[in-house]
Amino acid sequence: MQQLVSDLVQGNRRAAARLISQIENDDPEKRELLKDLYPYTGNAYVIGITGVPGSGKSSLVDCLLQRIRSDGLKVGVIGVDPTSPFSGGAILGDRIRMQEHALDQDIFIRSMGTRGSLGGLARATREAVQVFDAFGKDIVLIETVGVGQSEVDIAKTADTTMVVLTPAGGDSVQTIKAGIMEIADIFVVNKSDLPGKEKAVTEINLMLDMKETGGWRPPVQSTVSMRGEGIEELWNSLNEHRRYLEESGRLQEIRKERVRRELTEQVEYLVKDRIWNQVKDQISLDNLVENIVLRRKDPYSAATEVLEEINFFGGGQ
Ligand SMILES: Nc1nc2c(ncn2[C@@H]2O[C@H](COP(=O)(O)OP(=O)(O)OP(=O)(O)O)[C@@H](O)[C@H]2O)c(=O)[nH]1
Ligand SMILES: [Mg+2]
Repeated sequence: MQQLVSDLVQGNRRAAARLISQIENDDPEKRELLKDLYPYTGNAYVIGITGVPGSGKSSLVDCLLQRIRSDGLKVGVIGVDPTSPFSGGAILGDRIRMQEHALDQDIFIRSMGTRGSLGGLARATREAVQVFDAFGKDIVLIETVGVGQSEVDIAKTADTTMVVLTPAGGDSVQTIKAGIMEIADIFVVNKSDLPGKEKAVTEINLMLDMKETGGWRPPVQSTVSMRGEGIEELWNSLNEHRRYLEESGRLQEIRKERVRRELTEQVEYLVKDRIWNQVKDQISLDNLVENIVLRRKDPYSAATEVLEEINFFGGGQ
């Protein structure tokens, strides 16, 4: 096993930080490292927190951190900002209370920006969770900004996803339109000190009434994260959802589904990598592109030709 991984497993913070940077930078060494740390994963429970910008996700994370620590659990936070190329301290680390938490040895906080593509960000988040997991965290909180496809992808990494709304400005209706509804296991109406709280809660409940919710109907929790109100109830809901997943066998199912996706992704990655390396060495695509542009060739037969050229279909073809 590589030194960096054995340092991580023993709880070395610097090893964790370095590994996450390597993941973020898509370092070529990354795969080997992830391979080595995989046997140490599978213990962390992952909670996703998403919702409209400024709804109070970070302040909720802050409150939850305190609550989780008071149970003696070790916790990690990953702040994911699909709209920002910055990482390190970007969305969480600059918050003063977060910095206080950062002094607690059993809390580990890390932000991640896009760097590469959005799809890459979902993968990087998943890999970062594995690092936190092997690092010994019992709970990993993932905060994502915004309500779009990237959040939906990132939510697939979480065991429980909470969607944060506020009473203001018809947030709830907008969010539902964006298709976030399906990923919510728990709705949080934060900033419940502001007017319109009841209306927001009712709207969400009405919407849930019209949906087939299956074995779990997402509860709607009101919180005032600024004052720590409703956090105990929220923590209870999170634990209830976890219990529901565990007892119904759903947790195993969703984790199996996640592994299947990961496996598929890895196979596709290896195949693609191999093919493009060969193509790069053997073929100049410029000519083909030129011919396709001039309509002398079509992209469909050209693709087959490329693969034939590198003998992808084997000698018998
Ligand atoms: N009135 C009120 N304001 C709050 C509450 N919680 C947070 N805020 C304020 O809302 C603003 C945004 O809070 P954050 O916790 O940074 O929200 P966020 O969702 O993490 O924001 P982004 O990460 O930028 O999307 C801050 O100015 C907070 O002080 C609350 O319960 N009530
Ligand atoms: Mg935030």
